[in-house]
Amino acid sequence: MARPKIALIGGGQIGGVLAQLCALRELGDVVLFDIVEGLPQGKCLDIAEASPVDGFDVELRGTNDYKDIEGANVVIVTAGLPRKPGMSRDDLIEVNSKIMRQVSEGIKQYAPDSFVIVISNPLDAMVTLCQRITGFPYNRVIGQAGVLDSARFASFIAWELGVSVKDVTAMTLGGHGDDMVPLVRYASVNGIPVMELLEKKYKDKAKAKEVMEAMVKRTRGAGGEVVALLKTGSAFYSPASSALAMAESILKDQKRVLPTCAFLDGEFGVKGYYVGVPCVLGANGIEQIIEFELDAEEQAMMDKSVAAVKGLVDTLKD
Ligand code: A3D
Repeated sequence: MARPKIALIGGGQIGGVLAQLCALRELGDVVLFDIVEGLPQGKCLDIAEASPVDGFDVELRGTNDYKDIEGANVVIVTAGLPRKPGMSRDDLIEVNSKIMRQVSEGIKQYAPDSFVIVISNPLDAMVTLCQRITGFPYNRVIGQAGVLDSARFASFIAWELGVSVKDVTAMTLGGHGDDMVPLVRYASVNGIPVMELLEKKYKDKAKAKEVMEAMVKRTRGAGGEVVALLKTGSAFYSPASSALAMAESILKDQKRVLPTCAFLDGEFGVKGYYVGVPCVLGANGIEQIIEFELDAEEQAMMDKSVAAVKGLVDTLKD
């Protein structure tokens, strides 16, 4: 049986790491597309020449021609400018919209049956644009943000409590912006509420609350924290790993429950917008949107985050 085909549109920082991760995990053959001549070809050759050392049997091809993505099962889009220090994700909307229009046309023409995972920022607007231009059904056009935002939240909790990251469950909802909603009530270590463990650690409810608030704040600003350190671009290792988890769940029909930027039709009180919520990702892309009760405080945060998404998406020109 032929190997699955994964097309990566954008051969920059995230695209390059994605190509290597796909190869290391033998997830499928990789086509790396970029408009810069030589860049995707050079990266693919470099990664492929490590195959005897790492022991993977997949093909990697760099290209500047959309025709080469023909037959792709999954397309992951990272084409677009990243942030520089002092910029918000929303500042990228004009320039990245132009890029996303070209990219979406290419996908529509050459990979009409593919599942598309968008990473380019501002995420919620870019995935909306991609779906509108490709016209693909909503279950096949999704965005990556929540897997990463949740992983950041889980990392901070694990570091604070001195436990393995493997035993922490934490999730964020909402848009991929400063108003995202880290869900404190559902954060747990093997099912034990994190707040309970913090109260035990500090023997003081107020202090536990303060520590959690600091972790929530750091989660919301985590992308900016990396940008401020790197100075020349934004995070790329962790976004690549996060998108790969989504692609893997689809390609292997794992049915993982992953926070996904999904088109909502009334769920969580949102209609007609892409917003981050937990979804079952399997062979049919989004197979279920998992809806659950938010308390009044969580719903208010969600409403604020959704309002920010709407404000941005409504500026997209048709
Ligand atoms: P970078 O290393 O600049 O790579 C982007 C690539 O896109 C470059 O190689 C460009 O040549 C290429 N490109 C530009 N125009 C086109 C085009 N028309 N067609 C095809 N390729 C083109 O950036 P990066 O990889 O660090 O980041 C890529 C995007 O992901 C940016 O928009 C970031 O803001 C975004 N990002 C999102 C997250 C999320 O969690 C949502 C996290 C980090 C970065």
